[in-house]
Amino acid sequence: MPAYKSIVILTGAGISAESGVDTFRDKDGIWSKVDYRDVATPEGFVRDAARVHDFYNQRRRGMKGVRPNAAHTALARLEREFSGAFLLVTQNIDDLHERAGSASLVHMHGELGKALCQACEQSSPWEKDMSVLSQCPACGSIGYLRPDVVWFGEMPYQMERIGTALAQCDLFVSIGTSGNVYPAAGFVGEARFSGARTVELNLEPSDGHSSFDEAILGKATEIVPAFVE
Ligand code: BJW
Repeated sequence: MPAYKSIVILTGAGISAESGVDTFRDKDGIWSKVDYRDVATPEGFVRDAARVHDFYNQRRRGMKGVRPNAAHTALARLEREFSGAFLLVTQNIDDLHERAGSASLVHMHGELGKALCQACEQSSPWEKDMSVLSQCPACGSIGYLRPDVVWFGEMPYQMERIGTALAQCDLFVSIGTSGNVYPAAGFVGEARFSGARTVELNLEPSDGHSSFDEAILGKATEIVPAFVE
């Protein structure tokens, strides 16, 4: 990518699909099986914390068997070889980007491998199952832990850092996201406003496809390595 000085990449569930991680809004996706209001809102957690813990415990256990794929690896290689400014923003709560070697990375919707304490507000690494009786490793309180993920109605992480990068980028690439969820779905507009070239890499045209300069359609493991070459 020698022509560019500053790149922002946004990824969504589609980049991890071929690693065996479920997407949300595809035909057999997560939201076809569970109601997001029950498991991905603060109100759902207040209503039935045990159910929400069960949902994320299952997904955390599922992560143990999955591996980064060629698309994750290609983005890590791009970051290593690119000499300008680079920021990878993922909506995914899996850790496949870091396991592939990405370092300049923002998990804007949080991380499945972390617990957030609602008593002391500390985030701590968390690998095992979580329950309403789990103890915070930071302050020792019992009964205040939740998965450190961003639910509907909550503020995504590091928005200021992302906004600064979008205001400076000259290439914005969106990979494997349906463009349904804000504020991520609005990043293409911010990048366009900055004068960046905007490219979508996805299995099918996303909701916001008309906002992109260019679309490359196909499987992430094929089109991402080809784009990065
Ligand atoms: C492949 C493939 C393959 C498949 N290869 N591709 C207007 C402005 C601002 C906010 C709002 C607004 N209108 C409404 C809102 C509120 C709300 C929202 O967006 N609601 C919409 C439903 C309308 N947003 C929020 O509440 C957010 N917070 C917020 O807005 O705070 C205020 C604020 C405003 C302005 C600035 C700053 C702050 C929080 C949203 C939190 C979302 N949380 C979840 C759950 C996280 C934890 C968990 O994982 O359980 O995040 S919901 C879920 O959706 C998850 C995902 O990260 C997110 C996006 O999904 P994604 O990644 O796009 O997956 P899919 O399944 O939708 O798409 C996959 C795509 O891949 C498809 O297109 C496939 O074709 C493709 N694909 N296989 C390539 N092999």
